[in-house]
Amino acid sequence: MLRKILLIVGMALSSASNAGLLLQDGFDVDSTQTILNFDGYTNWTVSNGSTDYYFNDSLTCAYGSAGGCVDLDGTTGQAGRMTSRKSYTFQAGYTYSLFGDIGGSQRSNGGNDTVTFGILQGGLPSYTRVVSDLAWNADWSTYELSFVPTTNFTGQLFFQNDGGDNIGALLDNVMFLTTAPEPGGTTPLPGTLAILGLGLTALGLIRARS
Ligand SMILES: [Ca+2]
Ligand SMILES: [Ca+2]
Ligand SMILES: [Ca+2]
Repeated sequence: MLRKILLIVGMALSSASNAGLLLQDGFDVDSTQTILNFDGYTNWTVSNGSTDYYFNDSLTCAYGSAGGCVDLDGTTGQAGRMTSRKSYTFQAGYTYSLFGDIGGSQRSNGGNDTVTFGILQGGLPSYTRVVSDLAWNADWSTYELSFVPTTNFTGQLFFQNDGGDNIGALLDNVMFLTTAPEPGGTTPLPGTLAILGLGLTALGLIRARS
C-alpha cells in the first residue's frame, strides 16, 4: 500500500513542475511506548476529547508495520479531534490532497466507527471526507480527500472519530501535498473537462441536425 501511495505521490509530483509535499506523518517518532490519552504528538494537538497512541503494540498499526499509530477514540469517554499544529496557506486553483491510512478498531467490542477528516477554516470543517460505519475488523485502507479551492484561505488539517466508547478507528501514515496549476491558466478538473467535452459533442450534434 505504501508503494501505491508513493506511486500516487510520484504521479502528482511529476504531473506539475510546482508540486510539494506539505506533511508526511507515520506517527513513529511521537513516543517509544503506548500512551493512553496522549497529547504529545509532533504535528498535532488534540481537543474536545482524547486519542490513544500505540507503539510496537499487540494492536497492529498499518499493514503490520512496526512503529506507532493512533486510536482516534482515547480513554476519556470522548473521542478527540486531532488538528495539525501548522496552519497552511491554501491557494486558489492549486490541487490539495490529504491521505490517511485508516483501519477498523481491531477490537471486537469497538463497534462501528465513523471518521471525518479534512480541512478546518477558522476552526470549522470546510473540505471534508467521511468514512462511515467502519467495522471493527475493517482492513487498513488509504483514504483520500482532494480539492481545488476557489479562493485563498488559511486552514488546518483534522482527523476525528465520532462517539466515545474508548475504542476508535486507527489512523496511520498521513500525507498532505499540493500541486500547482499548469502554467498559463487554471487547471480544469477532469470532471469539468468531461462535461465540457459532452457539451461540445452535444453542440456538434445540434449543429449537424439543424
Ligand atoms: Ca506508523
Ligand atoms: Ca482508546
Ligand atoms: Ca468505537
